[in-house]
Amino acid sequence: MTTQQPDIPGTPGPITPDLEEHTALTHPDQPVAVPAPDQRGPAQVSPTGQDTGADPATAAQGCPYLTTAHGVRLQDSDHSLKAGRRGPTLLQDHHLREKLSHFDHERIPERVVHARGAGAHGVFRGYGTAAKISRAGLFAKDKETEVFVRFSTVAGSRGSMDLARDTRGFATKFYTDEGTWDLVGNNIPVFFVQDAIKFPDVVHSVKPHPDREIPQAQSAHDTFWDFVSLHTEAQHHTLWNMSDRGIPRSYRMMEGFGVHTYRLIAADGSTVLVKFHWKPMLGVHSVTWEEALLTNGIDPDFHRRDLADAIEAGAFPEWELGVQVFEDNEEQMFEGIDLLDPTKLVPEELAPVQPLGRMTLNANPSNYFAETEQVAFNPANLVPGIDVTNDPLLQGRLFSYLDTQLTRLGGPNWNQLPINRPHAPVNDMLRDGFHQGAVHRGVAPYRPNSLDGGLPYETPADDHAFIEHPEPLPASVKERAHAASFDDHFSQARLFFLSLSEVEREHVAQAYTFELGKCYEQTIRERQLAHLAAIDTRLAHQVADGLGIPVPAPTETPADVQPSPVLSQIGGAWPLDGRQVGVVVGESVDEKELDALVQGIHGAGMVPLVIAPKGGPVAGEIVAQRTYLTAVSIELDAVVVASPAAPAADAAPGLDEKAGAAASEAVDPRVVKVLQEMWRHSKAILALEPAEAVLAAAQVSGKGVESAADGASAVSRLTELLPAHRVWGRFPTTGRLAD
Ligand code: HDD
Repeated sequence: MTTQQPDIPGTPGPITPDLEEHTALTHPDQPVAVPAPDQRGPAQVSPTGQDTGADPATAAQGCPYLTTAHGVRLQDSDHSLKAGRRGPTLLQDHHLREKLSHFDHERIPERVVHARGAGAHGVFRGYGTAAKISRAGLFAKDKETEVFVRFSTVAGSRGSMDLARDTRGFATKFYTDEGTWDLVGNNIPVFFVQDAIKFPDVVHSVKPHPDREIPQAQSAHDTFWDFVSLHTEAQHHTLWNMSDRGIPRSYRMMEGFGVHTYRLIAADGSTVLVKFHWKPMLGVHSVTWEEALLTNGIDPDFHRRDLADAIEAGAFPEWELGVQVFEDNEEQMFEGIDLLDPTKLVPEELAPVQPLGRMTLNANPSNYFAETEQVAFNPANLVPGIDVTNDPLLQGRLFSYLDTQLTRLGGPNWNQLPINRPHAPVNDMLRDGFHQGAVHRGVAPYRPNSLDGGLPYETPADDHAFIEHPEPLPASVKERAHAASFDDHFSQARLFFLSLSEVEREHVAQAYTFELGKCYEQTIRERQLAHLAAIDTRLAHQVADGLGIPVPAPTETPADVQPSPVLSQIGGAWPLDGRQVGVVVGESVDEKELDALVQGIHGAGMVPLVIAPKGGPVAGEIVAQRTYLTAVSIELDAVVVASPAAPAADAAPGLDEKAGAAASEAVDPRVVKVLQEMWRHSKAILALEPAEAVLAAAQVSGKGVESAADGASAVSRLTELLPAHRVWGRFPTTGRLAD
């Protein structure tokens, strides 16, 4: 059999007379499916000098033939060149050497922190509300700016699991008309340390122990708690990690924070100080610790999958970007809070978040390596109208990100990688270096010059030039020290703890008990307990009880602080969009009722997942999306047990009850497991009345475990229960952490 060669316009056709014959030998049974050139965009395919196009995708895959890296068409890529069929391989086989050598270098160093991540493309649309405080063009009303976002964990390596207890990175690249702005934030509004010089220390402590390289992606070990207990400034951030914020339900349900105070500059040169906030439209939501543990085993890619699936399904995640605004005065304090101290937040009750625009993530990356891995953020990427402050943590970051990319991305030209390329025109005087992709013209890459006509020009101040704010600096001396206001390390940790609901506080206590319980060194536990006693005496006692050691004297007396209720995740009502509802069916099913139930869940904006004993059709057009074997509780926000088929009309009286009793004895243990896990995780569990015996058989009862007369009333109950995310009242509490 021979293979049809595509007729490529502008090319000479098959290069050697033997091509067809040899291709046929490699694929004896079927013709090779070669995409027609007209399906691959403009023909950049000629080996005889045609331009292959500037588009990076066509530059890499611009013709239907397999070629070497330098564009020579290959006839055989499956056999190395040998001296005879049974002889040794020849060194002269360039294709073999190129293929193996390139493969040998496919990996690049992973990020030293935030190595594991997931990215998405999207768009930011300004509301026009920032006009008075910033001249940045991206905030203009209805102005659309393309963005790329990368979410990440911090501590684990690239292959680690998504649901580690950890801070999450939330880095956004805005490709604005005025240059690229990177807002490189986290899902926690404060940071571990106050000065960038401490960053390598905190990272070394949370990374695996240098001797055995364990544990991976975990903070529950001695070096981390050694560091934290020796750095009282780390207490606030660590408390956030120990709260439910350390184990988010989804990247789509996380807040993001710029953390530092930034400076915005208006067209008239006036300035304000701001803190950036991303507010997810789906609300802030976390998993329970048991769910995190299950997820890390069952689906370590849970967050990545969730983000990609949602975008693919058209359920585009959205956030509102907002700012808390402060006067830019000499003190740079607000209500006694030092705005330059990155371990402090400003309660929203004191300074509300004012929305500036909305971001929608609407496209998944096409290639993980090219986009999510090679994207390089840098807090120093600023645009006119957005400037930095003297926060000593931020100041160090302005150096560190540029520096790290040199090693990670192999030289100084990483800004030319497609994902990092500005969408604004570039004319810099940076030249040469590894992987130079540009062909610079002219002879005078210096300025001023007369040889290249004086190009490129400096920009007049009023024409989108970036101009640092001429901030007056107080008279001072050069020293290694910090301001006295940086010495308060406990009051805001206490503020956060007191702002949580009782259930959330219980989770915090459990997390500390677990993490410190994994430490070997008693001194570390005791030192940390003394700090907990300075945050909240009850918390310290509960953790100490779990560890079986007495509570030491507090590091300092707990401060008198006002809670900030907005910091609690409980109490809000969130949209139902995209919440997943398991629909369990048995061997027999009431088809009409099932259809009504599935349609009703869809109609309310949620996603029904039908769970059946085995794969294949269930009823009408409804097919099983999960089987008893593949169903897992962690992906479900609620579950409904559907009705079995109604008994035949001529059935003997009393059969219903017998069927119910039989059902309760025969419930599949895998269904029982799902129901019991969902019960422990305080999720809504409903059963249509004919199937309510299943609930008893699974031994689940109490708040949020209900039977419903029919599909419509089940959906109606779901719409009442799910806006709160969970049935919070079902979590057991000790009563010791209540107000
Ligand atoms: Fe950082 C990566 C966020 C402090 C040094 N950082 C990195 C990423 C995020 C943050 C989201 C991943 C970006 C991506 O997805 O590629 N980092 C923060 C926040 C901080 C912070 C919110 C404090 C408020 N970071 C911080 C300090 C330093 C660094 C103080 C060093 C002085 N961060 C880095 C880094 C990384 C990084 C080592 C690793 C990979 C990279 O930069 O590109 O340079």
